[in-house]
Amino acid sequence: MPPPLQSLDFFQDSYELRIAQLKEEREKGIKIVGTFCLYVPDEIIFAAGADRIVLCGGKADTVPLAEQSLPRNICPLIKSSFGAVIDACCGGNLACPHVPLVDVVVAEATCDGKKKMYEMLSDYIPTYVLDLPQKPGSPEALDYFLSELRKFGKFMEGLTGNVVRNDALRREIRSANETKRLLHRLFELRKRDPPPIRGSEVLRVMQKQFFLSPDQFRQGVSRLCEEMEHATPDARTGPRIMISGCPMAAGNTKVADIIEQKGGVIVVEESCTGTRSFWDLVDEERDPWKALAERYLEIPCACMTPNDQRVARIVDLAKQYDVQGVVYYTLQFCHAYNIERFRVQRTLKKEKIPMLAIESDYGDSDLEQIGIRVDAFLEMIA
Ligand code: BJ8
Repeated sequence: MPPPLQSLDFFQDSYELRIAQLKEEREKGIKIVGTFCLYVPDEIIFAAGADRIVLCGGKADTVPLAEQSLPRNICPLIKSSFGAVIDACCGGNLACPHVPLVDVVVAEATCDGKKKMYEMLSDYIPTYVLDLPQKPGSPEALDYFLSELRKFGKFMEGLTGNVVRNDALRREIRSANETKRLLHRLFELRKRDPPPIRGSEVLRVMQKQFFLSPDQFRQGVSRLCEEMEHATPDARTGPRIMISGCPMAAGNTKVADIIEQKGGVIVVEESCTGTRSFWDLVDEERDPWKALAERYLEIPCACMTPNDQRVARIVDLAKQYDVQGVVYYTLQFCHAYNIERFRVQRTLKKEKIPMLAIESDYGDSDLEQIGIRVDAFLEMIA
């Protein structure tokens, strides 16, 4: 077993630093925006002089609280996130110390569960909803989204008192692209056989992307890449696995951990805590608003229709990363990813790439059952 990568400690240690930074910013009057989705462009938030943290919940402990007002049969990410807000706003001390740091939530119109949850969220915390065209490929989609982004820019100006200038927006686009390029470098290294880092470690790093400041995150990823370039590879030689599907928000590493415990080698994740967050860059040469609108509409999220680009991306990644099997991960009651599974499965079958579908929540009751299924899958593809 090679020694653990030292630079991973940076991400652990930076937590307290980031909390202190956010508190300090609040004292100076800098606004902190909480978000729940990749579709909300950080670039606009930062260009307005605000800061942001992503509030998606990945832990089970706030779910029962949410279930007092939300139906039980909705996705655990929605319940965990909502429960954390109620808990924080009602003086509780459960999972999320970040909520009290937030001035406003900028939500987005994606899945039905989230949209309806956001309506309730606004009873606890000021909430702005960014609308999204549901058919991003339609001719009207770009203009509509562009007008939504400009409206959002105006909202941010009202919140912060700062004008969102084009040069500030360009600067933030360059900064976000730099992060994306670094993540490409990190993921490129995972193409090695065996890869120099475990998938569960990458997942924990990717989860930090949504909490740390861009500078902190880049510093950490840059150190990690340097270390990985010279690291002794993990000697394990299990089947190379791609995880594809719902995001795994901070606190949720359940399925990745099981795959690795059973001997699978996770080499890439097609998810919002994986490639979806960084794969496509924003064009730095174009009008910044238009470039942002174009890039954000390209996010291959299952909430959109018909989302052909996601299916194509999965096949492309499977080939690039020499994947031997795909674990298709859905959060319980996430209809969008659950239904899209059939198209993905059909396409992967044509490509002769085996797939295992796992639907799960944030609890422990299915650990054993998932373990048995993963075991059998790995044995089949080995
Ligand atoms: S861009 S995946 S972060 S919407 S898992 S809450 S879809 S029921 S999180 Fe998502 Fe943005 Fe899309 Fe990414 Fe609903 Fe499904 Fe739950 Fe989900």
